[in-house]
Amino acid sequence: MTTALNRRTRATRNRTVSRPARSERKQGLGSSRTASLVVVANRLPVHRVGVGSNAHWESSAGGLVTAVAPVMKKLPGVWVGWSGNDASIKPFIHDRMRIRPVTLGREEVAKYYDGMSNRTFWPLYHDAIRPPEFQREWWKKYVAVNARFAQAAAAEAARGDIVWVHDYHLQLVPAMLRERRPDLRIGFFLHIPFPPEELFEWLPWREEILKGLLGADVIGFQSPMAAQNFSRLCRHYAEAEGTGTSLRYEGRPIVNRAFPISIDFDWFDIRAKSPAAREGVAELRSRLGAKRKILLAIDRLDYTKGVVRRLQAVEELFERGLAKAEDCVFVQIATPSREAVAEYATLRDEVETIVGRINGKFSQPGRVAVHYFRRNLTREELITYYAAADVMLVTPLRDGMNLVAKEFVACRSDSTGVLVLSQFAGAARELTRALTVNPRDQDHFVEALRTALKMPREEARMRMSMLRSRVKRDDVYAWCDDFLSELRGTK
Ligand code: GDG
Repeated sequence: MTTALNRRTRATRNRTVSRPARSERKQGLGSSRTASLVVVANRLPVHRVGVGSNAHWESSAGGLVTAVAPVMKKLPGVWVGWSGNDASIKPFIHDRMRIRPVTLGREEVAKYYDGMSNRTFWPLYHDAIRPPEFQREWWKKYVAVNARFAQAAAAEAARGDIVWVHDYHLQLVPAMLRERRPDLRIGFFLHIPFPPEELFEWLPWREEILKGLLGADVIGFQSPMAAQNFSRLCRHYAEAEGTGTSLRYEGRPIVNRAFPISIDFDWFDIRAKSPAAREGVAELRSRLGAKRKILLAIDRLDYTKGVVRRLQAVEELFERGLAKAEDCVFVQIATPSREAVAEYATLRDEVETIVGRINGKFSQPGRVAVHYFRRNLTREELITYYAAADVMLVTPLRDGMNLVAKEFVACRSDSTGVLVLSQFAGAARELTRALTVNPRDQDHFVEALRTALKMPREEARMRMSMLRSRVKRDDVYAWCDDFLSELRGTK
């Protein structure tokens, strides 16, 4: 086992090595024998844009893709996933990655994806913030689609390869794959929280899910609490034995522990420091009002992200005169998400009503109190916002990790800016120098915003430089090294 100290020493020793180069070495690129990596995830890391002769594949946004795609580009490997529509597409190469599309029909998308994944598992695993629904028809399609992914992964993997299955859409794949291909090393990583017993027990198919996951050799979670929840449930419902971090099931050892995901720190850092980004920041600041403080939030428009509570806190900030539109602006970037699910349409209406209400009360000519963008931005535009903001609000009601918080930190090379972070984001375990809030406690929330706006420059600098060291050290390459060396058994 590599100790935390060893990991730190290694990170320090390699500081002069650019992250991709270090990762390439560690993954064995360039050596005579490199086992391929087969990534299996609901979505491909690409999507189709344009029509006719202009049609082409572009890299997609989103937590999983952002985290895994940079590593995949350095390894020989395959990404198995759904292309996002019902067209049958042959495997192809994109940006040095082999892409193996899985085709889903309309009914499968409605039941496996919109239903079982997004209306059962997503809310159940996020503290049941919305009531999860349990429908047998959805479950049947979930089983069938998981079997299709397992079959595609089995067809792509050569003997001795390693397969890394991702997320709540594919929890049955590890056991289905093991049944077909016992020669493979199988890893599973859950990007979202894993709930405590009293919630997980609601699931009519709880044993099937636990046994599906137990097909893996390594099961990764975002937090130790999630790993412990899983372990307890496996002892109770699947006759597994063991502790919070290692189990025995059907005679096999299984590692189940926390691997907190991260970002490509250097990628953000370099771009945020570039002359183009600096120019973009100056222009944005002058358009928003050069002397105004900028409060910023960036989320997928999802009820777990706490957008409504956050707007209510901002509204109170203006209401109580703690901020005025002439010297303060709140920018909410909300990326459209899962619009086929009714709860998301309702959320959008609610958010737009509150934004309208705040602007109606507090905006002044030429000084809008809340700028709300419900659209996808380019990563360059995101970096401009991260680098321009004075205060970043990352205040989900529950979140596996939250990469936005880490991206903000990586974009602050001059160590300015204050991060206000929910205690219910996985990131709060690492980013302890942020201002932590309970987003349901409005008094506390408003107070934290006030503190953030008034924080002395020196204190902000000290906090931000500590946050930056942490994210720089524990970046996405360290995450990947950690998971893959555990999976290869080389730890
Ligand atoms: C899940 C878990 C976990 C956002 N808007 C745009 C855009 N983004 C990018 C951000 C960031 C990613 O999407 C969002 O990542 P999060 O971590 O915040 O959230 P989820 O999508 O819910 O991801 C989460 C994550 O998986 C990884 O394990 O952290 O807890 O829920 O990278 O920058 N990117 C672009 N345009 C946008 O408008 N290009």
